[in-house]
Amino acid sequence: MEARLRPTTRGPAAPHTVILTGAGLSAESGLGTFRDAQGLWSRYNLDDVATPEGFARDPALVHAFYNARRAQCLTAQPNPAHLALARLESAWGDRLLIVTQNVDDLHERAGSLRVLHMHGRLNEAFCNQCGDHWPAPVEMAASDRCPTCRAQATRPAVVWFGETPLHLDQIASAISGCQHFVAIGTSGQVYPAAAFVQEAAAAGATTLELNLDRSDITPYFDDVRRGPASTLVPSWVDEVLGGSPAHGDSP
Ligand code: BJW
Repeated sequence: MEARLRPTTRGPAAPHTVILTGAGLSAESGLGTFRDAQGLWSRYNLDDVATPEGFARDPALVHAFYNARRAQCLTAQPNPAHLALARLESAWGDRLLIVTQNVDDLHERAGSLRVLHMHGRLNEAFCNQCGDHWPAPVEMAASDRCPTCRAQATRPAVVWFGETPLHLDQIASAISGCQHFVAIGTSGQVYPAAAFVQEAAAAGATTLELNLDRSDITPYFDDVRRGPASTLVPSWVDEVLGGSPAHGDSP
C-alpha cells in the first residue's frame, strides 16, 4: 500500500488521496463520538437533537445540546492524528483532500487547509429564513435574530438527518478521480459518507480503514488497521511519507 501512496501526476488540483474522517479522530481530543457505548446517542435521542423536526419541536433543547458541544470544542486541542494529517498536507498540498463528518474545527487548528465539512460546522450559524451564514456565538438561543434579515430563525450550521450534506459535488468528483481512499474513525453507519469507500473502490482506488474497532463498512476496505487514531495516523503518515518518524505530532 505504502509504495502506491506516493504522489503521482494527474490534473492540477485533482487529489490523489481522499481521507474521510469521523468522530473517532477527535475522540482522543476529548470530544465524544456518537455510537460508541458512552457516545452522544447513548445520552441523547437523535430524533430530538439531530433532525429539523426535533429543532422545530424544541429549539431550546437543540441549542443547549450544540452550545455545550461548542463550549467543549473551544477547550479541546488537536491530537497527534490531526497534526499528522496536517503534516501530510504540508507535503502533498492539493493532492490531498480531507472530507470530514466532524463539526469541530480541530483539523483547521492543526493546520489543515483543504478540509470539506460535509456535516457543517459548530462554529457557524445560519438563518433558516434568508440563508445567511455568520460565526456562531458560543451560546445560541431561539430568541437570537439573524444579523441580516432580523428573523428569529437562526440555527447551528450543521447537517441533520434528512438534510442534504454539503460539498457533495466536489466530494463525488474527488472520489471518482482519487487513487487512494482512507477512512479514519467513522462507524460507517451514516449515508452518504458510508458509501464513499465503495464509490472509491469502484473508481479503482485502493482503500484503507484506520479505526479502533470493526465498523459497518470494514468489509469494503482492501486494508484495515486497528488502534487509536493518535498512534495509527502518525505512523501511517510516517510510512507514506517514506521518512523517519516525525516528532512534531505531539499536541
Ligand atoms: C475510534 C476512536 C479512536 C472511536 N481512534 N477510531 C436508510 C438507509 C440508508 C440511508 C438512510 C436510511 N434512512 C435514512 C438515511 C439517510 C440518513 C442516514 O444515513 N441514516 C442512517 C442512520 C441510516 N442520512 C442523512 O439523512 C444524511 N442526509 C442525506 O442522506 O441526504 C440525502 C441525500 C444524500 C445524497 C445526496 C443528496 C441528498 C444527513 C446525515 C447527517 C448526519 N448528522 C450527524 C449530526 C449532525 C452534526 C453533529 O451534531 O455533530 O452527523 S449524525 C452523526 O453521525 C454526525 C456524524 O458526522 C455522523 C457520523 O458519525 P461518525 O463520525 O461515524 O461517528 P460514530 O460515533 O458513529 O463512530 C465513531 C467511530 O470511531 C467508531 O467506528 C469507533 O470505533 C471509532 N473510534 N474512538 C480511532 N480513538
